[in-house]
Amino acid sequence: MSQTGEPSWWGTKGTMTDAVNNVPAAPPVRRSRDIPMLVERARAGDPRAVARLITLVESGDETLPQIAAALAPYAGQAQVVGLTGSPGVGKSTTTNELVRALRSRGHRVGVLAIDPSSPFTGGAILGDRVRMQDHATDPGVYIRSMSSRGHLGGLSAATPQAVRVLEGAGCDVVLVETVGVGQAEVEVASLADTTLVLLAPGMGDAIQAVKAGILEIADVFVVNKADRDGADATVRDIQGMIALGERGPGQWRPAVVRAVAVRGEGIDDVAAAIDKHRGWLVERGELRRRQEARAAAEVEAIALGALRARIGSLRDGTELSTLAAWVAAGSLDPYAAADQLLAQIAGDSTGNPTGRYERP
Ligand SMILES: Nc1nc2c(ncn2[C@@H]2O[C@H](COP(=O)(O)OP(=O)(O)OP(=O)(O)O)[C@@H](O)[C@H]2O)c(=O)[nH]1
Ligand SMILES: [Mg+2]
Repeated sequence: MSQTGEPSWWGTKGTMTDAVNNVPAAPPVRRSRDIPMLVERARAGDPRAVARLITLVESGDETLPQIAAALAPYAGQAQVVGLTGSPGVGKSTTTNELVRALRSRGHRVGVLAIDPSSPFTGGAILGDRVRMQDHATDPGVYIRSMSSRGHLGGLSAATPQAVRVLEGAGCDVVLVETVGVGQAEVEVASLADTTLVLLAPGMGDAIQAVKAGILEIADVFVVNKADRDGADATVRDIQGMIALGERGPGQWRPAVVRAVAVRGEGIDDVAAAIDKHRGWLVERGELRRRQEARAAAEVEAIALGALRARIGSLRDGTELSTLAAWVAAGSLDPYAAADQLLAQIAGDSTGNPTGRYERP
């Protein structure tokens, strides 16, 4: 993070002036809310514009609807790969190596490292900064840490928009790293096309995986730190659990891959497993289905947020207090009152109380 608090793409920080050549300095991006300009620059690959847009998204800026509208045409252009697993299992190291593998194939890559514990800073997690340093000077890689704390919808609220920003900036692949605590890993699965769950020997991970419902979300299991004792047992455990899982014909059977990320070993196998899953998604029409499910969750979260805000604003107004007085006096039941409130809000916001939607 720079001294001003504005996050910067690691290593791709540029200076803004070009006064030497008498070229007028480009308008500043740092504090800008000029969304068309920012999107145009992000499209052209300007890392500062990408950073700025993600900051606006992350902070829930009032320009969010405008940003979303400007980025809508680029939806679904990147392959979104989620990586999750216990703290310290090797997610950042694996991400770093995957970036290398993807770059060697000529892909533009975006990385979002979601930190569910730290408050919103727009800053980077120090450990990740060190582990992903390899790509600091590569203009084909955008790396950004985000905090999910402070967002009502957690990870699900801001991350899809940040992914859109990276898609808009021309990333072919977006890797999303989330620490597997609480709800986070399930959420990462809901926003990724392919979800990698990392395990390490001797962490009791395999058993925990089942408890936490990880088995259902994993498309690929990576047994990392395979240089340590117990890797074989971990692979066996997880394969045993996969064998027990019920699967219809043609359904995806999670792949299990070993890796020693710290030495770059097994990363090609991980990349191959991702490709294979991608092929299956496309072949089965599952990719579109996942994208639509993701869009549904996104729209729902936005609508609920708007509804909550609207009801909040009614709380002090006469509409709710009138209904409340009737309910308190026993002349109206609370469900009927809630129906009236919703009908009122729907009529207000659409100007179209018939309940029909407008097609774009
Ligand atoms: N022995 C061994 N150590 C590894 C391997 N991969 C990663 N490590 C080490 O494990 C530690 C944690 O790695 P990270 O990549 O930061 O793990 P992480 O899952 O991103 O951690 P958090 O983001 O803090 O949850 C580091 O010291 C790595 O060097 C591996 O394959 N073998
Ligand atoms: Mg990490």
